Amino acid sequence: MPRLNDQVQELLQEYADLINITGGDAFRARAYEKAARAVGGHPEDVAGLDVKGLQQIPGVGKSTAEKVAEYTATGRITALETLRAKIPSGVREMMAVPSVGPKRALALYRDLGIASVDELADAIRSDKLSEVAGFGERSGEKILHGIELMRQSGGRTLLDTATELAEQIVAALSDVPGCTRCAYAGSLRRMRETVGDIDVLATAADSEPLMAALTELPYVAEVIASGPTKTSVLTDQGVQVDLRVVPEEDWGAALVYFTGSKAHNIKLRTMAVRAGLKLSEYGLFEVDGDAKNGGAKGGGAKGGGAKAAAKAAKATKGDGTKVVSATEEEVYAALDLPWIAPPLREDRGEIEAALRGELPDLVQESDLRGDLHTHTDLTDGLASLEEMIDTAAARGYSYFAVTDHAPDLVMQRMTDEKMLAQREQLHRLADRHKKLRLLHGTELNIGPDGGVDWPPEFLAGFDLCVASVHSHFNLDRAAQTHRLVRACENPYVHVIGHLTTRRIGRRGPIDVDLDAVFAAAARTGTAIEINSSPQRLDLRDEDILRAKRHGARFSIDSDAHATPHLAYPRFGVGTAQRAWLTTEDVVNTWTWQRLKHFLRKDALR
Ligand code: DGT
Ligand code: CA
Ligand code: CA
Ligand code: ZN
Repeated sequence: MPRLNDQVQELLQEYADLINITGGDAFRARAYEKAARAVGGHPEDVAGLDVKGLQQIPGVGKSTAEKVAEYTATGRITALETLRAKIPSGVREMMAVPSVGPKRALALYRDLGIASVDELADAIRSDKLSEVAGFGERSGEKILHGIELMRQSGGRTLLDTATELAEQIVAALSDVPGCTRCAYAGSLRRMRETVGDIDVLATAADSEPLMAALTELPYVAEVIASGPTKTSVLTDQGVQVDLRVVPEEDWGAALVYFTGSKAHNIKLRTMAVRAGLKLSEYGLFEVDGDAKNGGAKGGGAKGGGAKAAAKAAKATKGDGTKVVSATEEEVYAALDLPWIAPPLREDRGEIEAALRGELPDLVQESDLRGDLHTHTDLTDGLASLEEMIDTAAARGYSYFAVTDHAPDLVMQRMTDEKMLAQREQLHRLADRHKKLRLLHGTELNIGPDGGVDWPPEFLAGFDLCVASVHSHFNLDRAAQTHRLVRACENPYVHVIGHLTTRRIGRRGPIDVDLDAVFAAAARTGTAIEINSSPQRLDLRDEDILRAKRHGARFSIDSDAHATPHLAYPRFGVGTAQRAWLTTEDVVNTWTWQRLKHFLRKDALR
């Protein structure tokens, strides 16, 4: 059940949309929109506020306050229902499509009776749109593209943008006098592929300076709501940031709560109840009326382990009081659980595994010994071979593959001669970094029938071949599956690059029988790439889990086209962690000796 504030936010936003779509006053609509965000971000529950109290929320005027009060009292807003009756909800959704907007949405509805996003897409495909003035053929295509984008991204922020922003904010807030702890939580800490908003948590005796510091950051464009426990802002990139400040003794419980996921939290809370505890955003509490007083004294029993400390703290406090939970470890220990890594916290069996003592020993970024998919300025990269190699060496890798595009990707103008010249150049650079073994590779193009760019004799000259789909995205499922299975069966193909070809928020995955491809990869000893580019993150976590069940192995690569991209594997590792992968699953954590053996695919030759 969402918080009442969130429900009210949605209703007010809907009201604002309906004002727009029915041709009402745009200023009024904007005022309701602003009020919607203000209520959603208000730290205090609006349920307890009367009209006067509601008007104290910045951005909430008298008429909004009355509507909110009406909602809390009766469960409905009359003015909203009146507007709703005029317009189907699908028309409201059409407004959100890029290049449609309220005016056009209304025109489409009035003139053509189009009442949903699906109907709009159908109308464009059957050329009905041109009947309406102002909709040319090009605008139809644009709208279709907009619909696709909207469906895929849902307004979420990519992992690199969110990480960069969150790190900046945490650094800035950590410098504020009085701040004792600060970190980001939420879906970003769990390394989801995109984030809805950034949740930052801090501890301080006085929250005021931290809240002020957040709202005063130069890249904060708008303060949605600010109060003593929670402040929400929008950055100039349109990313929402929620800051919560809690007392230091609640850090552990608050960090668990705001890291989520919601499903993980719900499971934890059930376990807490069974243990006579209550876990919430406000901390960990003793609720058992029979709680024994006395016993071990001193919540700060440092030597006795987190569990002992938590128990001791619990025992010395009375009924209904807070259990000291200064760390996440203490919270989990109080529930008889080991600490669970955030990327696992999705209620995908992690709590059950923890209870059995079978949590996976997750792969870490520091486990990576090399990168098997990178580009230079010989094709579409920005940096020279030397620059890429120097950056790879600085990352402490022990091997590094350069895999520029093969000739079938025509715009890259690759030739045999250029490829061989690069190989010589690479060999001349072999001693440039003593500890870094250089591998000469290529990124092959998997043709529509599963063939690749070069004949076996030429392929045999490479240390490593990645093979990827770069064309024919619309083949049917059987054909896509066939081409990818054939690529796995190619004895010179070691890694299948960005298997589904999706681009987050821009292009969907190809239609392919993933299980058949995973089985072929496992059978042939072909690694499946976890492409770490934040625009791709391909495979995605759930598909990696599936591939692992087939026994497939993975390569976490940057697909770098510039030196800073060589840092992308942190996102690929996060994705791999969400899929429970260990170093055993990831070939580029292996020593060169072991990887070399894997790359042979001898049985197939
Ligand atoms: P996002 O922002 O959509 O990518 O996903 P999250 O997971 O960051 O979700 P968000 O920002 O709404 O809330 C942050 C965390 O706070 C969430 O992971 C768990 C916790 N949380 C928020 N609302 C609820 C709730 O209603 N119940 C529970 N149990 N936890 C909640
Ligand atoms: Ca969030
Ligand atoms: Ca949030
Ligand atoms: Zn590539």
